[in-house]
Amino acid sequence: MDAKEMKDQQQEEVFEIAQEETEQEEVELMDTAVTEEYTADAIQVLEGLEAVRKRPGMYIGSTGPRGLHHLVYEIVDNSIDEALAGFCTHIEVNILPGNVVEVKDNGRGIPVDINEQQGLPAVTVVLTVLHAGGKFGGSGYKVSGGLHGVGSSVVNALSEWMEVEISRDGHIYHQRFVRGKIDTDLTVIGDTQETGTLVRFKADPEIFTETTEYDYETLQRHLRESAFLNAGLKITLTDTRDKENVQQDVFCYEGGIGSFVEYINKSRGLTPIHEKPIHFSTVSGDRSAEVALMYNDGYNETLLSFANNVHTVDGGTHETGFKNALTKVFNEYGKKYNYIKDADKKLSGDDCREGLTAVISVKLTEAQFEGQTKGKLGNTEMTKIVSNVVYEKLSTYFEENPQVAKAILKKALDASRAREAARKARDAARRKSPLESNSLPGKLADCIDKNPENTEIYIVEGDSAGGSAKGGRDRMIQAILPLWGKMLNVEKSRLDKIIGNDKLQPVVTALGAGIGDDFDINKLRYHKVVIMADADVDGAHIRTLLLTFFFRYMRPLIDNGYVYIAQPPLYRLTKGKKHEYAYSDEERDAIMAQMPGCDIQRYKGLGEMDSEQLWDTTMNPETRIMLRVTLEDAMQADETFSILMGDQVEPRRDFIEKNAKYVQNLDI
Ligand code: TSJ
Repeated sequence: MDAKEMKDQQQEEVFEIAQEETEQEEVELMDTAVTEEYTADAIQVLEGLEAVRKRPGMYIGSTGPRGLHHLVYEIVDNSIDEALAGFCTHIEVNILPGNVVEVKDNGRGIPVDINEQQGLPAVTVVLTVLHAGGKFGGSGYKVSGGLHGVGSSVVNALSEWMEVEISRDGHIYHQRFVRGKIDTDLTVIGDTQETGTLVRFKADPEIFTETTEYDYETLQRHLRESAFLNAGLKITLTDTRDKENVQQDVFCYEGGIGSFVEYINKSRGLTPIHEKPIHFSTVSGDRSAEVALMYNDGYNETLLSFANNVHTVDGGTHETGFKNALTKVFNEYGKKYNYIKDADKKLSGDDCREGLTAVISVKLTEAQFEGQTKGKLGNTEMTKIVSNVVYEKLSTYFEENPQVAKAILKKALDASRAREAARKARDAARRKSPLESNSLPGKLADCIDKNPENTEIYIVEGDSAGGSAKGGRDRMIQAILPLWGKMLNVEKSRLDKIIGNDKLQPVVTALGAGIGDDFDINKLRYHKVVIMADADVDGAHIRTLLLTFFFRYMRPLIDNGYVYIAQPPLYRLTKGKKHEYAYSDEERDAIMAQMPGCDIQRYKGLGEMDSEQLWDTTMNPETRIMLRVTLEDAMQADETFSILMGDQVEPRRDFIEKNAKYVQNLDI
C-alpha cells in the first residue's frame, strides 16, 4: 500500500465511523430525547465528503447552473474572508479553457502545518473535511458566505479534480485532489518570497449533469457586487476560454456601497437629486452595519440588503430597522422645520422611499437566514443596530445639509400628495360600483369548467396572439388572458416599474387568489398557469417579469408547481400539403434532412399563427410540450431582476434573453 492508498483508506474509515456514530446517536436521541449540542457538532465534523456527492443539492442548493456558479462564489468567499481579516487586497478569478476555474489571492496563504488531531496539513483538512473552515488558527472565523455557506471541502468533493498552490514561508506548496480525495500529498514545488493562495478546479460533470459551462455575465455581476460590498478590494475577472475573444473586468470601488448606489442609479438611467451618496456605518462588538442611500428623480424604490455579503432577497431585520428609522427621521425633521404643516399629518414609509436607492450591508458572526429560500435575515438585534445608526446619522446629516434635506423632504411630500389623490380617486370609483373590483377582467375569456383542478389559464402577450388563442382553445378547460395589447417598450419600462403599478392587476383578478400576504392558494381558479410569449427578447422580458412577480407575490404558485411556460414552435416546414413544426434549430435541420427542398417559415411571433396552428402546436394538451417552472427558475429570474446591472442596455438584454429559457421538467 503506498501513501496515497493509506490516506484513502484512512478517509474511508473516518467516514464509516461517522456513519455508525450517526446512526447510533439518532437511536439514543429518540430513546431518551436528550439533546446535547456537542453530539451534532461531532457528527458534522466527522461526516465524510461521500455525503456531499450523494446529495449535492443539500449542500449547494442545486446541481443546475445556479449551483455550478456557487462553487466559484464559495471559493472566492475564502479570499474575501482573508481580505476582511486585513491580509488580502487582490483576488483574481480566471475562467480557463475547458471551464476550469482558477481563484488566486495575495493573502497569507492557507496554513500548511500538520494538524495534531488528523495528522494532516491544515490545508488538507480544510479541503477534505466538511465544515472544517475556521476551526484552526483562531482568527479564521467565516464572515462572508455564499447562499449556503458550505465551505471549500464541498467544492472539492464536487470537483472532478482540484489543485491548490500556497505561497508562504518562502515556499510554494502544491496538492491535488480527485473528487474530494487526496490524489497527491502536499509537496514543495518551488520557492517564493510572495504569499497567497491559488485554487484551480473543474466542476464534476457527473454531478453537474445539466452543464459545467460558466456564464461570464453571471460571474461578472456577482464579483462586481462583491467588490462594492468590500470597499477597496480589487477583483479581476478574466475569461480565456475563447482565445480570440478574451474578456476581462477589473472591479475596485474605494467608495464601497456608496459607489454601489451611484452605480445602480446610473445603470438605470436615473438622475440623482443630490450630489453625493449619503453613507454611514457603525461597529458594535462583532457586529457592523453600513448604509448608503441616494435619491433620484424617479419614483421607484430600490433597496438591496446584504448580511455577510449574502444578498437577502426577502429583507429581514436589518431592512426593518432601516425603514423604521428613515420614516421617523423624515417626520421629525419635517415637523421641526415646518415642511409638514398639519400637526397630525404623517409621511408614510412608502412616501419616504419614493425615488430611493439604498444598500444596507451588515456583518455578524451567527447570521440566521430564514424563509423558504433563506433570503431573509432573522437576527432580531440587527433591527436596533441599524435603526439606531440610521436615526442618529441621518438626523445629523439633515441638520448639516439643509439643502439636501429640503430636496428629499419635498420629494416625499409630493409622493404623499400623489398617494392621497390616488386614494381619493379610487375610493370615488369604488363607491360608484361596489362590485366592480371583484368582477373578472374584461379581457379574460374564461373557461366553462369551474373546477380549478381541471382548468388552465394562458397568459398571452399581445392582442393578436390573444385572438388566435381564444379561437384555438378548448373552451371547456382553457381560459385566455391577453396582456397589455402591444407590448410595452422594453427599453423604457423597467420591470420594477411594471410590478410597482397596476399593470398586473388583471392577472391577480383572473387568478382570484389575492396577492402577497393575502395570497390564498385555495382560492386559485386554475391549477395550470401558462405563460405564452414569443421566443424573442420581448417575450423573454415578459417571462422574466411574470416569474419575478409570481416569485415575489404569489410564491405558493411556484412552490406547488402550477406555473408553466408554453413552447410555441420556431419554424414551420412545408412541402406540398405536408407541414411539420420545429421547436429548435436542431429539430429544423433534422426535419429538413428528411424532406429536402421544403419551404421554411420562421415564426417571429405568436401573432403569426392562426388559431388552428396555435392549438396544434402549442395548446393541445394531448400533443403540446410545456415547461414546468421550478423554484430555482423563479429565483434565477428574481436575481436577474433585482440586481440587473449591465453597464449598457444591450448586454442586459442579452442576459435576460439567455436566462429566460427556464428549461426544466418536460411535461408532455
Ligand atoms: F479554502 C480554499 F482552499 F478554498 C481557499 C482558501 C481558496 C482560496 C482561493 C483562498 C483561500 C484562502 C485562505 N486565502 N487566504 C486564506 N487564509 C487562511 O486560510 C488563513 C491564513 C492564515 C491564518 C493565520 O491565522 O495565520 C489563518 C487563515 C484562516
